[in-house]
Amino acid sequence: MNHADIDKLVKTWIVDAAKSPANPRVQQVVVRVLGDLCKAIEDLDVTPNEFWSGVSYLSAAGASSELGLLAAGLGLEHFLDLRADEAEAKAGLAGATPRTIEGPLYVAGAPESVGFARLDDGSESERAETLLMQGTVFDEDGKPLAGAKVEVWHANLLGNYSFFDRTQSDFNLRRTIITDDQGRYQFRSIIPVGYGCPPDGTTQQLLDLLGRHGQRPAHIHFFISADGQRKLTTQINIDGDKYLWDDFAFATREGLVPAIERISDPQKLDAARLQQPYA
Ligand code: MBD
Ligand code: FE
Repeated sequence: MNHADIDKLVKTWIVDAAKSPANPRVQQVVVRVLGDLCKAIEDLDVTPNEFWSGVSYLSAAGASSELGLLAAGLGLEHFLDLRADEAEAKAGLAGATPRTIEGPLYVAGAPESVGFARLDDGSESERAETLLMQGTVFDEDGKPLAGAKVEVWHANLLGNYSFFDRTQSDFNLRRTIITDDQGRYQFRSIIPVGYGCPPDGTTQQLLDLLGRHGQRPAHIHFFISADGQRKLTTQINIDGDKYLWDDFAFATREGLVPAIERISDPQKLDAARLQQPYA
């Protein structure tokens, strides 16, 4: 069937069959996606077996709550970022810390504190490197923003996230820090290890068929929000990670790989710790 006939046919199923759509936007998107799918089936001569394997695959991915992970691994979530960048550039709003994907592992409601938080529960202290990070939230005029909300979350030494990993304590490696009167936040945690897709999961199953790995470099997630401001969703990556520029979710970006200062000299460590409130 040619593409024009497919478009006509899809219109009879979705548009002509409807009295008046409760949601015209949903109708518009469904008509387009369904038409594109039918054209792909036609052009690629997709067999019924192949079609129903696809349906089974998506059912299994949904049943195991991996559709968000799949969207990351297929690059779709990163594509949304590229579009948001374009919209921002058009509006003359470029120049801030770059955005990058949220991923599927955020949990709302992490414990909140002002200025400083320790993220880790101490259970991995013996094997982990201690991480100290500080920053300032600025508004678009470059003025420090007091009272901004900085939500931080990251994986543990096994690349696992609390809540999804039931062996971790509640909200381990997840905190909300409110910036101080000078717009600053500081936290102490552990340097995380990169995430890998569940090896027996549906996302990795497809990645295997595509000849791709399912690894992310070590990273830390942020939401930055404040009244009257646009919200920033971003991450930083840990420099030196093998997967730094080979992220299965395509989230590493220029400007999101901060220099890490490794402190082993005990005197310098004391000096770093003496900065309030690390002391
Ligand atoms: C992650 O930790 C993550 O950040 C993304 C984007 C996908 C899977 C796991
Ligand atoms: Fe992550």
